[in-house]
Amino acid sequence: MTTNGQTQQFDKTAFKAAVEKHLTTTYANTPTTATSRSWYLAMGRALAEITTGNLLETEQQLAEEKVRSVNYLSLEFLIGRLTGNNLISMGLYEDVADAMKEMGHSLTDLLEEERDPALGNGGLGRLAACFMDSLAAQEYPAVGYGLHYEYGLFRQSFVDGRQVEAPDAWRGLEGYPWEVVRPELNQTVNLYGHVEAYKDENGNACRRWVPGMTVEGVAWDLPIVGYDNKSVYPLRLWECRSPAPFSLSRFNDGDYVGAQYSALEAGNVTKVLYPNDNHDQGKALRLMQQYFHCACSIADILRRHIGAGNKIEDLAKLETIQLNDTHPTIAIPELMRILLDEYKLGWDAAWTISSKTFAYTNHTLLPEALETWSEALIAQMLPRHMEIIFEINHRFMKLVEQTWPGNNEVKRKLSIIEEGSQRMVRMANLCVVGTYAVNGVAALHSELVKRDLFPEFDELFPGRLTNVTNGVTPRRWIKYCNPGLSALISEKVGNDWPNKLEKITGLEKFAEDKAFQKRYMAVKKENKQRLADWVKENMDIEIDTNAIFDIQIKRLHEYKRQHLNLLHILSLYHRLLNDPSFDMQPRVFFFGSKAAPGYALAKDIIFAINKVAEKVNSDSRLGGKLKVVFIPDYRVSLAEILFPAADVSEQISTAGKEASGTGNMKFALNGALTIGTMDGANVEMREEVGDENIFIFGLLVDEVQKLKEEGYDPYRYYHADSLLRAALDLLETDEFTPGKPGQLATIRHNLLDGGDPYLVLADFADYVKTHEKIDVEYRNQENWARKAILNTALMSKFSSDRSIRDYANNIWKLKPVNR
Ligand code: GPW
Repeated sequence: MTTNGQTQQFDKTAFKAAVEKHLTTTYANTPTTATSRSWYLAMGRALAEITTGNLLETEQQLAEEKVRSVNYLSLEFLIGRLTGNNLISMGLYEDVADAMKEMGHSLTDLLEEERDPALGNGGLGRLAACFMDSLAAQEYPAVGYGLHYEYGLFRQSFVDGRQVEAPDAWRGLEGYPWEVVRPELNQTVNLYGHVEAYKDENGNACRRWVPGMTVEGVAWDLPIVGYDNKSVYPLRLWECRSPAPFSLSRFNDGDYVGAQYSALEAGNVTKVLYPNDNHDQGKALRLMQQYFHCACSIADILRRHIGAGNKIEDLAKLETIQLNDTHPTIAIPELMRILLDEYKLGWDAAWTISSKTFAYTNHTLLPEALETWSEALIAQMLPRHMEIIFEINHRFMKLVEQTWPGNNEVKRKLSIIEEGSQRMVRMANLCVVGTYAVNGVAALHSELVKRDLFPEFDELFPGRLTNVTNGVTPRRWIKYCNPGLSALISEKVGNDWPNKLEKITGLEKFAEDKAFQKRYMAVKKENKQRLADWVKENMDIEIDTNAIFDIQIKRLHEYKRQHLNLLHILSLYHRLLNDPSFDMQPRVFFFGSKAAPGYALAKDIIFAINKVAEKVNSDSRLGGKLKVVFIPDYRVSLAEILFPAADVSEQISTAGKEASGTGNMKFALNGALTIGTMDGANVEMREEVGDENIFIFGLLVDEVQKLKEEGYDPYRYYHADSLLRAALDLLETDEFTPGKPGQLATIRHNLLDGGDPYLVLADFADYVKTHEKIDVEYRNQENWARKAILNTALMSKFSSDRSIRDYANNIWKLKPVNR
């Protein structure tokens, strides 16, 4: 499977001995009795020995050479299974497959034993994982900082069509074979207490935090293995060990009551990943997670910086810190606190260092996802940080006053503190004020950040607001998940495309080549078969690989409009049963999606899709033309089967709502044609692949805004469009919930009487029409093959290697260091 050169010395005999040693000593097993799982674990440990060695060497070299590095701070890293991917990066896939075969095991079977480390919700966490992969592949010095959650994103199952959540103990009893604990990197984290004024030895007035309690941060490193090179960077995940709450009362000063106590009662700080995507819940324990993450990470960055013999004044020269959304914003006042209170720098000196160290990525414009924390909560948990935030704001307000004298409206709008019945801290505003660069994640999104979210900030800090379009790693999202396509690409353009994705442009000239089209479509067919086999085995549903595989996989959210997809399915159902002249290519609609446990409408949409699926899949009147498959427990390892098998990719968010999307890129690279709105990165994908090779529909951002301003009336569409009416009205009947009419009615109600906040009905007609076009185009297989090939060929811009180069060149000013 590998095509790159082996980057590690590989001694098969020694490797087999190492596996056996781990099997017997680490996992207390014998080769004759061990299960596949034990073999997988022992193999993983034997491989981790190699990467840990390289990680320590890389670390040491970078410290000695005093090179500039980036620190990527994220509450989520949705890394997916590491074993197969690391084998590819190390160039050891075939050697290890060989070694394991000699020991009686198939590598592919062993790889299936690995549980997904689900330390993220969706796109934001997966992007962080792709970025770490691209940093290592291109040897940009980097450390990823995250949290070592005991439970990752919940596991999803369906009971009578409804989502049921179960805890995800991703490490199992044995621990994860790729992780290594670093006890010497432990940190102590303070919480609560109060701030004290005192005079230093020179009589200067100073302030210091007298904490109310402490918890301990334990570092776990996962290896991020550079593709085809010798660099291994740490993904450092902090685990919180907190003493039992009752032992904390050593100060006994009344700080232990109220919210503080209840937050701790909820358990260890890093017990569980919050399952919200694009939604701010404002829970005290989440703030504690965020601070714990930042305190450990900042302390570790300073330990490395000072430990390598550098001066604190040179921090911004040698380190930059990228904030993945506002979730780690509290790192800004944390660094300020350390510079002011511990290094005793003056405000201006501290602020210069801090604001030249941090950069911030904005991933959303959705108001409900823009984080705010109540002043009262921060003041209680982090009293010194609240003082510092006030001081930052005070100084910033002076600047605003200078720029717009007497303009209270603009002050109110830009202030880090939102006034109201309870004062709130706006984390995004703090980020814009406290960083040297702010970027959106796709060209359109970054324009909207400037135009709609932060126009005054753009005026105040010209050039600070910029764009870096997202990307995905071609290693995991082509080479590893689509070996058939990878072989085909290598044959035509050479085998160095996985880290030089520009090379796949060379496929363009084969788009018309009939023989190549056949082989390309044969690969697609194999991938569809692999998915069909999975569905048969795990869900006992038969699907025909001649059908169009139409896939929507992403978190469940109204703005992503899975219910628009559902309405289209209902319209097809209606037409197949009621319109004798209607014909269509057989289609299978796949969904994969988790809903936040507290998001009732999202869960209702899952239920509705499942109920429609039940009926449709067993309705012989449909002649097998329509199937609906909702894959349970969608996760990275299933995404690896789904993306390569898609003919059609659903990217149908309301224009202006999806900041970028990254699944859209994975689909197109793997040769699916997109049906999508002019939203997020779809816009740039269209520019790259050409309007003929993508199916764009729906209202544009400005049309959405205009329609809302004019007063949007969903009933207008309902009354005017009989097909839409038929689809919506089916939700009121008991067609899909026999004997229980109305079980699916909440969706219809939300769209009609609830005002249809995401304009599903306004886009329905164009969506249906565009799907009809797809139906026609698919019938001409040569035509379809050409378009699919062109999608693969013309998508090279969307490698995360390019995104990381953009960050490195335009924001971080970072250079690769080759080992
Ligand atoms: F709200 N994204 C996400 F901006 O997956 F923080 N979770 C989140 O909580 C947020 C954003 C946040 C996604 C965006 O929705 C998606 O459009 C984008 O491609 C992805 O982040 C990576 O930039």
